[in-house]
Amino acid sequence: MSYFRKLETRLTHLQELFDRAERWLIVINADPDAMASALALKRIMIHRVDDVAIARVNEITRPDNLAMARYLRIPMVKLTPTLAAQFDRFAVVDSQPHHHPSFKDLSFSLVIDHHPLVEEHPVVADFKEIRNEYGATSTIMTEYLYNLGIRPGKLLATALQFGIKTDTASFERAFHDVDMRAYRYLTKFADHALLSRIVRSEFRLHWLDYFSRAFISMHKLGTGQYVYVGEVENPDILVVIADFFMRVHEIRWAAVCGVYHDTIVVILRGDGMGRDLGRYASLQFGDVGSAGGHRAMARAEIPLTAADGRNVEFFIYKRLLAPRKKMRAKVEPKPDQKPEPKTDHKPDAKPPAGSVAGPEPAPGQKTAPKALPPGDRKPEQKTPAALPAATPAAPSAVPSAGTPTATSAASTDGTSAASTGAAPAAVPSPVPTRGK
Ligand SMILES: [Mn+2]
Repeated sequence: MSYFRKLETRLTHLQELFDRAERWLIVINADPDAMASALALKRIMIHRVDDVAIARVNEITRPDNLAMARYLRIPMVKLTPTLAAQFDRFAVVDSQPHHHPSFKDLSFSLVIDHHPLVEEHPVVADFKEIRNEYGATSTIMTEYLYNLGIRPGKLLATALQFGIKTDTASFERAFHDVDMRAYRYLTKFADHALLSRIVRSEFRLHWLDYFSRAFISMHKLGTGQYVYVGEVENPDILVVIADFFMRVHEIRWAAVCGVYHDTIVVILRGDGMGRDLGRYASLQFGDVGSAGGHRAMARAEIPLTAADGRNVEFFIYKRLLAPRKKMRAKVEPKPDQKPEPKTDHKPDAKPPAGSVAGPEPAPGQKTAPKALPPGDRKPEQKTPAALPAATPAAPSAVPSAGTPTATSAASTDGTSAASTGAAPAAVPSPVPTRGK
């Protein structure tokens, strides 16, 4: 049985493209799938062209991606006009020319990708292989290596496995049979110890300071936790911490808050089965900032001025606790009656275009051009749940009903679960959120 489809004419076409007199540059938006695919393409080209190099358009910051580049010795340089000028031909893998502004100035002869084609941006190249049904470009590259009779070396096979593993979220996301076949095939050549060393590079030493701050500012919110980190040098750390809390058995959702320059950033992560966090975020914060997202991942950004000098930790805490008053429709206003309370707050409004609110990629990971599925916003939920008229000036002024005072809130065993009325427990949904 053959592992993969036969590529006969595609192969001929590909090989005809290479000329021993030409220098090729493979350009990527570096993430594991892109780095592995570039390494594979370089392996395919190496004896067929004059020279081949890999250039990335982004900085790599995620520790696992750094570990991959380091342990698998992926030779990469930053793309610059000076560098580009030294090459005759350009290839892009795991992206299409319109996916990144830095790709725009180059004319690509070869494009291999698995993101969907979009009508406004047709891909024009001498050779293109775009297979949207595949979970990873690494799978396509594995097929090419196999068809060309190239046995991947240890480092290349490990890179391709990590590419497939990352893009399919270890096969928890949508994938194609061939992704699994490629993964299994690569197992014969890969180094498992190296792979797990990369997979386990999840954190960086200087992040631990933020974790220690997070651990002392945890506030229970029903089945979730509110965590305050304080000032951060980069809001991505809040995502890392929120994801970490989702690995704790007792925690079903987490809201992690920090201050980045003049903005309060709240990252929400959930198991996708409980409350709709996108809706919760826009209900609790939509009136003071941009807020939204999907059932399992959401984000709010609030100007620091909205806190009006109050303690940010408790300003956000009270917002998270604030009950949504009057579920819609209990009172249908009669025509001659003004609905009340009047509020200009639109809970289901989308964050402004270009706003960073909404599910965001993990730090250092490029924005997947594959769109996330639309959130579970339901149009009928348009009646705004009014927020409390004003947030009390000081934490101690909060009514006692389950709401902590400044001092009790500082303890982590807040009895405030009652106030999970803040958002209704959403109906569990069997549909997992695809992060891609
Ligand atoms: Mn990919």
